Amino acid sequence: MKNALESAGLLKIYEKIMDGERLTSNDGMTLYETRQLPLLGFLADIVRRKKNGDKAYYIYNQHINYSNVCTNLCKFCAFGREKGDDKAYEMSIQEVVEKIRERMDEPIKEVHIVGGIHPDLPYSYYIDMLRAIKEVRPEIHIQAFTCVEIAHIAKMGNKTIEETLKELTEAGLGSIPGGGAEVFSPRIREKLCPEKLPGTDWIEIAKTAHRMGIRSNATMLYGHIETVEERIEHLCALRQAQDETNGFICFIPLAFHPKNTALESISSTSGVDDLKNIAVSRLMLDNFPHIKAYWVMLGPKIAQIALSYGADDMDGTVLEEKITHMAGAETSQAMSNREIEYLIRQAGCVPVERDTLYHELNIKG
Ligand code: V47
Repeated sequence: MKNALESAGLLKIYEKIMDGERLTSNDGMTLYETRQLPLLGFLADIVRRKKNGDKAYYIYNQHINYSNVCTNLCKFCAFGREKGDDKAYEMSIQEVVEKIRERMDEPIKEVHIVGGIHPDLPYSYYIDMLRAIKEVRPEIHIQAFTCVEIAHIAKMGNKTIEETLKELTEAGLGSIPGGGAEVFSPRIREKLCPEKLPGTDWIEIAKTAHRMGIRSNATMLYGHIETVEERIEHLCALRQAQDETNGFICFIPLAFHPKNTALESISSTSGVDDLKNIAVSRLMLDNFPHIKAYWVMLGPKIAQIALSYGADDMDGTVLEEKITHMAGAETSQAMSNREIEYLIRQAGCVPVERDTLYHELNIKG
């Protein structure tokens, strides 16, 4: 194996990994540039096993996208609509609650809620939504509102980020999902999402939440016009923030789906690039406990293989996802626990049902 690593120019990185030494941006570039995909998987699997053994996690969860009305209209997004568009929608609090009620007989552990940047839903809408969900299903963990939405909700309420997070938490917010990070590079944001919260602000909001004891996830949207350098910068910025607060739970590389977006001429991501992003993030984000292979975007087969390339989590049942499906995802709308467990077992891992904060609920050894 050492010979193979040596001839691929990966031996020094292997030695660093074995010594627990942090990888540099240059190492990250070398990893992205290698053509030896299996060796990259071998390296990422060492770290994955050190952190999570042979466990692979999943959660029984439900997604609710409360509105697609959005003032940002990012070029990579097929979900957002201008107010007044005939495909625009917004759910009333009663409709959100109805979505929860519809699945009261299922052992759902988490509801994942995100929506567009709506120009006029009031501050109280977000607070009331959380309260209403908790009233009908108090035991459920609500993972809601990306850092981009938190900034917007605060603005609508004329409040600071701290006040907003405090009031959202009192109303039932459990943790913050990782969306809206995209690629932090100002060049990318200027070109693809000039209206969106800058990357530096996204990180500040995540860190503020962490300091208040609220955990969050992080993502990176790859496979559009970003360079490999910009991916590495994004990962290093997250690693730096995690050194400061240790509040991130999980990192999710998101594979760009071009259909129905302004970037439709760009090809979909390749299997090789999908696995590289999983592996490089596992290796660069040495302080993140978990790397998620989001099957909705990767497809179940690549997500399963990703479990040998550094990922230790497959997300979950993901009932009723809209953002990727509007952009042409051909995956189904949900997977059962049994299907997920089958994929995990076939990958040689032990399926572990978890809650949002990775407490182990059921080890299916
Ligand atoms: O912020 C938008 C991305 C994100 C497209 O925290 C697209 O556990 C691909 O963040 N192709 C929302 N991606 C989804 C998200 C997420 C998903 C699953 C789990 C978690 C978590 C977070 O989806 C957006 C944006 O980055 N996105 N359009 C597209 N066409």
